[in-house]
Amino acid sequence: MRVDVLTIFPDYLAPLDLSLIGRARRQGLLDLRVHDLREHTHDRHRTVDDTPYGGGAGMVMRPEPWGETLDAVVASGAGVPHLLVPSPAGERFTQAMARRLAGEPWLAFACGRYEGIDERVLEDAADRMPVTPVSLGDYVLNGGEVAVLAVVEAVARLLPGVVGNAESLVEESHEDGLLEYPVYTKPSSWRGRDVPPVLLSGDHGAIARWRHEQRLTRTGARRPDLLPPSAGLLADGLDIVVATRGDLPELLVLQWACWVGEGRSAGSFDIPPLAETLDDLVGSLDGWTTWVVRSAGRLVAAVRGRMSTDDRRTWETGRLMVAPDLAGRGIGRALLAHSESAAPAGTTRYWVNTGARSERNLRIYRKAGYRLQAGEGRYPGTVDLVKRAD
Ligand code: JEK
Repeated sequence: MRVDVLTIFPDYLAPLDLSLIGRARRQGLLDLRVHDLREHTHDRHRTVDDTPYGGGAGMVMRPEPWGETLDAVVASGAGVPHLLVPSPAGERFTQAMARRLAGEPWLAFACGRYEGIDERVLEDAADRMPVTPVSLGDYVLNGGEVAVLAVVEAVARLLPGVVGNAESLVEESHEDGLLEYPVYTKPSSWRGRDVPPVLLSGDHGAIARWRHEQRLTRTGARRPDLLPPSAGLLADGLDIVVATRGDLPELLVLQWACWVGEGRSAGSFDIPPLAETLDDLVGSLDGWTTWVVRSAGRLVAAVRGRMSTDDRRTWETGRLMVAPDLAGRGIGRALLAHSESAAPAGTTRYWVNTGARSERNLRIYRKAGYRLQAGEGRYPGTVDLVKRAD
């Protein structure tokens, strides 16, 4: 890959002679050329900046040295480079962009200083070559050079042969959007701090679980933006509210999603929660009280309850559902308890119904104190469970 850097501070790029990137250059994997913009000035003071038209603080880089330097760079090779322009107003530089850039044959970087480069330089370049303003992040640097060090390092290490250990790169491609786990080496005890014992246990399953847990807790603490918005939802302190008409379209979709698994384990998709329409749900608002839980605006769980129509002492709970990514957090149990707590005085029995082969649901109901009723449940392929209300 060829890389040209245009700057008034060529010495800023000296670190690119070092370490893996330096070796890649010596091996010819990376042809990096740094150009001093002042070599293309024609006045005694080698002027590159001037005051901004329209007023305002600071100075702006004049276009002429840029035009001449870019012309010389373009003339020195075949085709045109992709011009990257570091700028606080650029597109955010990411690993995905690094991967795209690593596939290109020729990159050039225009390092501005002061308040930036006269905009016509970018327009003039864009008539001849692709131009992309890039930003390292939301903080202010004094110029583009530090951004170029970061971008060139991130791109060059993806070039074949630059990073020796192919495995290091393979592991990185398993990007799952979580931060890395913490790493340790010898000695096992240092300044009174021991390496987490699980890492010395030789139990590879336990190590993998511990590392995954570390990644989740770190990501939640340091980069919650990387987790889905509902990731932090816990069963205690759930905001359980009575459903209204406006909740029903989402509720119907969640219900369909949740009962597909039920249909699969029952061996039939001919089951009421999957056959139901929006109108059916609207109808169910009389007779049943439905409760929903939202997290970050998303409807993630629901349940409904009513007094049995043929036995005025039995409280029925149904349509208990939790979005699949939030299963296993006790949200279903909390909703079941919420429905029970809404039963009026005089209730002697709580009743639920589930697929005869829905092991997970059966376990949850049993754990909540429900006992299986003999024989088939209210619907084909289901069982009823009851619990005494005291
Ligand atoms: C290139 C000059 C310095 C400093 C004006 C900007 C809002 C107005 C230019 N992630 C990154 N941060 N900064 C840069 C970067 C900075 C540069 C240049 C890149 C050329 N400067 C400078 C201030 C301003 N303010 C913030 C208020 C403009 C960068 C990258 N990549």
